[in-house]
Amino acid sequence: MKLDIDKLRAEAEKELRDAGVHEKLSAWYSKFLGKKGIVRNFLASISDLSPEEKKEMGKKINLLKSDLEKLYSDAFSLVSSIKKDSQITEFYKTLPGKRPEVGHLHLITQAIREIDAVFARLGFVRVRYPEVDWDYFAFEALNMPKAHPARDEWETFFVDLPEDPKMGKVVVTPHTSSGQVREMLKAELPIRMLNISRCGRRQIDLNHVPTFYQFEGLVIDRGISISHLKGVLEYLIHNFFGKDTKFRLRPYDFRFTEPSFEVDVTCGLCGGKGCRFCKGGWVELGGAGMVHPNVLKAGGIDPEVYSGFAFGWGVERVLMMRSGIKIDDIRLLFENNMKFLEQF
Ligand code: FA5
Repeated sequence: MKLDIDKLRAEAEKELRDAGVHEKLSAWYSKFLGKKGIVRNFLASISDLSPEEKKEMGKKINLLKSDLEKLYSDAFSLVSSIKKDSQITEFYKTLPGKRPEVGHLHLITQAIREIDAVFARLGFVRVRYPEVDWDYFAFEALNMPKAHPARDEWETFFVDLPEDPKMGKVVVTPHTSSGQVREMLKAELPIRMLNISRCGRRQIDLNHVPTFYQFEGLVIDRGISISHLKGVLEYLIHNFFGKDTKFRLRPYDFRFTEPSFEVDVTCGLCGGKGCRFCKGGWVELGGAGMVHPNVLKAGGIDPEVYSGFAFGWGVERVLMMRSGIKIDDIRLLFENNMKFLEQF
């Protein structure tokens, strides 16, 4: 006899649903759970299996037995509480129907759409560049020549494909800055680009994951200065987090911007008091700075005439810093646990 426990369970459940009166219920009981019933037969038939198989099958059959016993006793109480067959039919009719489950967009998609909407109000145009790209666009065109130590920070995944003599190796895009020079080569000036894309790095902990999203702003025109950069960042922060969130520009060193900054906001989890996520009350959202003249040149733009600013932030970090969200481990966003996702 082939032991198909799932099939037996489905069959028993269906027959029990169809058995609306006591007589049919007792026939059901004898057929499935009685002394000569199918479940007992199943149990008897495993005696010649190996000890491990016997143990495993025995467990499954006993679980099935106790589940069916519970279903039987529920059905028995239900039928006993209702006198006539016609009443049973009425009873089933009045049972509430099962609502189809309604889904919603993932939090990261919601955040991407909101960020896009904030920048659209400032005239930024949304673009998307490759998630797997040449080393040239990820590093070299961004003023990081081959073997430059600054590249180490990007913890890059290299793709096992042949190297191109000019473009170099193929990488999983470690940051959306790889779209900067692509945009300069493609678009007409002035540029107001918003590049939102998936990135990859060899990192994992409370606030790092191997694959995450960044959004990158790039503005190039005549006479662009740091005050424009600050104004745009302030607009984003006030629109996304509210006016109470403070931010600061911390001097930093990116090879593709000069001067460069990291941008921190007061932690949305603890309101800036300090917690296990932020430690000191501030959380880094990303980098920013004035586009380096060498990068403009790589994009075919004359740095004597044009200047620009750029910033690149993590979508998940921005989302987590929103007050009321209270996610203190970035990995939760990628586990696809329905209990977690349903809350948002
Ligand atoms: C950069 O990637 C620069 N390209 C940003 C930039 C753009 C600077 C334009 C200047 C001009 P950084 O490595 O700091 O910088 O990453 C920026 C942000 O991406 C981080 O602050 C964080 O919010 C997010 N991020 C980086 N790595 C991860 C990761 N592994 N998991 C989740 N988020 C990450």
